[in-house]
Amino acid sequence: MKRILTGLKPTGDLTLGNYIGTIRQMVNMQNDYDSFLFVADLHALTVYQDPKELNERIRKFIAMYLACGIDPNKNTIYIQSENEYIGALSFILECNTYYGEASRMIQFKEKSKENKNFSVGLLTYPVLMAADILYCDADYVPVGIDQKQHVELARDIAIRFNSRYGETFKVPEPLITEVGTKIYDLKNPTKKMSKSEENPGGVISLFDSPEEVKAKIMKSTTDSENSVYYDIENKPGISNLLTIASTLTNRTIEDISNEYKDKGYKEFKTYVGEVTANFIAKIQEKYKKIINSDLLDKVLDEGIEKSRKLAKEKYEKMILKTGNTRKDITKLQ
Ligand code: LTN
Repeated sequence: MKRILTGLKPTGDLTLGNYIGTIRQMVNMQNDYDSFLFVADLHALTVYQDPKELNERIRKFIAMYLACGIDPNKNTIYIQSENEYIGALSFILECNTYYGEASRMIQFKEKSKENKNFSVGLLTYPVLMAADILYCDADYVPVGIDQKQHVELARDIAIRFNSRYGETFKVPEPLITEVGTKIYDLKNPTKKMSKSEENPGGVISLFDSPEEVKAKIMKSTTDSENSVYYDIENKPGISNLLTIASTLTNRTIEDISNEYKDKGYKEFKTYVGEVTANFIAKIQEKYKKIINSDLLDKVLDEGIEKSRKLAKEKYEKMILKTGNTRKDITKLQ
């Protein structure tokens, strides 16, 4: 069975965009792949996080994964920082990454511009991500388009390490979220819906109340045409709402736009608000049962055990190949 792996960084509440773009995709693939899903809590530290808030958020993320239908019997679910080998692997990979490569990453360029006092971790962020992916020989990495460059860097690092030291890593492939499953900010519908967005009006959190969800959708930015149809270029707001409604109801975009074409935006938004609020209410009901249950620790204990075992094996293989070991390496090819 091929292995897929992805992680989400706990820097804000999980959003509807995370659900539709990542979690749902993992749920759809979990029967056919050996699936790894983790919380990238070390990645969150590249910018300062309040420890208490981060701690709570990590647990909430795991509970939300399960509430959204991630099956713990079919997934290896864990918290990245509990696997100490990942950081160890990461340093060796950093030594096989050029400064030029890391500093050319678009996300690094953008984030280092935003704040002049950025941490070194912001630069090495994608190398840690490579460690996340390479330690377990993931075949595919489902990510949004903004993370594609990082997965490509992980490929380059794997290829370079393999050619310097001999076959060590599987070369992973990014699996870019299908067209139409990227969700945009409701207030600014050409920008991705992001959990770290300052203005929460455009972002639906999976923790919003049904009333908040409906209100945000009613106030979402659209256009002045008042006709409902899909056109991502000229009608990004309406197209985004169509995508949301379509994924949450399993109706086609065509079916929904035919029904609402001439009914006006108010009626259409009321419909999208209803289906979204119902969906979120259902997830929250499951979430409430999970967040304080013993299931969470059981799942995490099992997940980290499996993850650590694989990472330990990979780490030992790496230090054998690089010569950092007491074992006799003269027999290595
Ligand atoms: N950088 C990613 C989170 C992430 C990740 C990974 C995704 C960290 N490690 C490994 C896929 C594979 C993000 O911000 N979404």
